[in-house]
Amino acid sequence: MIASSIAEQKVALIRKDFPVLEREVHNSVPLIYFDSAATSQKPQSVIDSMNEYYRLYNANIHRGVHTLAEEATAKYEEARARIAAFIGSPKASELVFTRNTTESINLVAQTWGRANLQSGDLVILTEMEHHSNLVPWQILAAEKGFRLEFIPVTDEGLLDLDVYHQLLQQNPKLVAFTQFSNVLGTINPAQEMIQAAHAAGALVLIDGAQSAPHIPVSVVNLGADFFTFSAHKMLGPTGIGGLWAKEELLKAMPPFLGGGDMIKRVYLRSFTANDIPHKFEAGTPAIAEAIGFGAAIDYLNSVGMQTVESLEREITAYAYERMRQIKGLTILGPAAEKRGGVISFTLENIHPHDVAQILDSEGIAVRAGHHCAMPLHDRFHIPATTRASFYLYNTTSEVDHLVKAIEKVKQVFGE
Ligand code: C6P
Repeated sequence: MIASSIAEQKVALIRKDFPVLEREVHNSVPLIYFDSAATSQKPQSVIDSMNEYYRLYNANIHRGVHTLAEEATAKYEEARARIAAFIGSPKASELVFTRNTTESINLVAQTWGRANLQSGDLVILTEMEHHSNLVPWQILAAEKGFRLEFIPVTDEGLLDLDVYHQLLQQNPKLVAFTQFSNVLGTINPAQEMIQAAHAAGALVLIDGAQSAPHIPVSVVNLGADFFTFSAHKMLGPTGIGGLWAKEELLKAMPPFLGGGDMIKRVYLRSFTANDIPHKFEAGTPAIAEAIGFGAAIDYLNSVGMQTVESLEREITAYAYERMRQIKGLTILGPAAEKRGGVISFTLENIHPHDVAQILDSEGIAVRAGHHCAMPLHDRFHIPATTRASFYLYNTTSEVDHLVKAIEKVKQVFGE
């Protein structure tokens, strides 16, 4: 009880940093934002950091010698160093800025994958992957002729690790999986799975789009080879994300896009590539966004990722327990202890889009649909779900509103 009230006080303070949370929708209904798995809200400090770049030192980076260019370059590279440290990278140069998780995975497929995967090879994925960790491998497999196999998802919403261990006996070249499912909320035993993959001689790519924002991550403790994430899901701006990879891999990988900044020397018919990470950052990058990403990391560090995780555990456990008691409501995925702050559900005889629309009229923002995980929905024989996803700024009283609003949805549909 005491612990909970301390958490409530903490969340009340955190909420003051997010201007959008003061908003009302539909004239006078207070906003309840339960769609952070799609994109999180941004604290004032992130918004200010980007405005400051445009107001005071807007310039291109790595190119000019003038004061503004040097300031912008320093801020961009300082942001890289702080973000790299946040995910436990020993070196800033192991972090490549990309547009998002999707681009990070495509980069690995098109550079490391193109150079290392061939006909007869095996890549292991899972049935719970987001499309961005399926389609890049499907595109390359169609061209190169390697095989894709999938770790099945159990009825409980966990990966079937027995099948995984059997698949590992077939000498895969790569295992690529999400650390945290954006639909089921499942947090996969990444460290254990990576160790097993390495023992079988495979490299491992972790989709960290949902883990990096919500749980403490150390790429070194995990033992990952590639780790991908997006700023916009972790209080930062859209348009920027990260690909972390071990130095020796980045050095050996061919470039992704060609153009300015990724080269050392260009001749009419050839070029020499720049050092990492710049080799993978062709053209003028998202400078303001990198600076905003750095500010988002500062914010998360100021709260502490252990605190973020425990606040979310508390609200998820509360929401899971309350929602479980709603008649006709089925929650996908494992028990509250095995999941992060995502609850996808179906309501008997009511389409998820209708649910989301009525919740919106009550000021509650949730997502409805397949959440870019169609094969996972196929696995559960449903076309869509409604998803409530939580972050450090959500409260249990917002969950109470959600529960009331779901009861209202049922009344509207005569259920
Ligand atoms: N999931 C959701 O509402 P991008 O769009 O590149 O920033 O992230 C892609 C991505 C990759 N993996 C996982 C596990 C994800 O959840 C996402 C994004 C959002 O669930 C938007 S579809």
